[in-house]
Amino acid sequence: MSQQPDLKRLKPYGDHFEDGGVQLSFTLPVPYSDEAKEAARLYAEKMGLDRVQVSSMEKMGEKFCFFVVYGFSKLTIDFEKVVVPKIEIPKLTHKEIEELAEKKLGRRVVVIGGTTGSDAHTVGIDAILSIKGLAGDKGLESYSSFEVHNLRAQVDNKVLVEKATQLKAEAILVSQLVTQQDQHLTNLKELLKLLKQAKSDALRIVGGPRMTHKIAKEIGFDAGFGAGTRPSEVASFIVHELMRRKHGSPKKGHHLSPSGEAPKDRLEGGSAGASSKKGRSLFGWIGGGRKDS
Ligand code: B12
Repeated sequence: MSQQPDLKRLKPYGDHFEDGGVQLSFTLPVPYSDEAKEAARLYAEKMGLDRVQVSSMEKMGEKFCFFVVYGFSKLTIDFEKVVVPKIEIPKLTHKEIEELAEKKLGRRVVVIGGTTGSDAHTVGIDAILSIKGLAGDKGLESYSSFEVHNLRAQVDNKVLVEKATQLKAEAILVSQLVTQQDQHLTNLKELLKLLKQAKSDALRIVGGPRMTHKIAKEIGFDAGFGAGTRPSEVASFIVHELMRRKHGSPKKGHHLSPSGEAPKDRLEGGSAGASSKKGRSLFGWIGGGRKDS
């Protein structure tokens, strides 16, 4: 019979079920030597690991050493108490988004985006905005419901806010890939400050491989999208959020619970899940379930 994990006291699976076995890697700024290896082992022990083995030590230039260590942790986590904020809206098809935007918003939505601060990584924001999109999921430029302005790389926050104000943008999309020393957080907070000064009520959306919806909400953004985000997920979010602002939330019961396991037909902060007809028809805004106010 297969073993069942104790979800109240969840532990990693290393060599055996619930033995707490973990592997981690790190670099020490000392030359390759026996002392460096022992220092790595002791350091992992200090982190609380038992029976530590240094399974790999590699020279990184003359002054650094890279380690992979293996050990066993006594720590447990209560899996039932783990809560991850998710974007709770149905994933719609290209056609459905267009239909919804036309019927319920009745206007083209001006969207502006780019990578800001010193960040020069444009592939991610281009995948979301440009017509080519990602993996067959076309970008926002392919929708007649959106007027897209892609400012591309290293956009100054001030310029972004000025342009957004001038164009009356309803959604601002920022990409951040460089997260070293939390420079993305500093940059994003500065952007929010400028948007507040400009009294902008545009949707604030941020994305990048190390971004989550939780982090984005904590900083003050409306949504955060991570690795593997599809443009249609972002388009769905923009249209739904603007509709929510215009018409209020959908009827009670049309949203599933925000806590607990996310249904597969909902967006999960940028990670892809399957769309289902059942989930979509449950939603008040589709199929005439909600009347315009
Ligand atoms: C290509 C690349 C570059 C190219 C960029 C070319 C270009 N025009 O974009 C070049 C060579 C220029 C480059 C330079 C640098 N890079 Co670089 N680069 C990468 C690399 C290999 C791939 C990034 C990429 O294109 N991914 C593909 C796209 C499709 O995926 P994505 O960006 O994650 O986007 C998806 C989602 O995240 C999301 N998304 C992203 N943005 C947004 C925005 C919104 C609004 C939404 C809704 C969603 C969304 O949707 C996208 C589609 O699914 C990454 C490593 C990696 N695997 O991520 C390093 C990486 C990002 N680079 C890194 C670094 C350090 C640098 C340099 C500082 C290196 C140096 N010392 O010079 C410079 C920085 C230059 C600068 N000023 O920014 C580090 C960043 C580390 C960190 N966490 O801070 C990484 C992680 C590499 C590493 N492991 O060290 N880089």
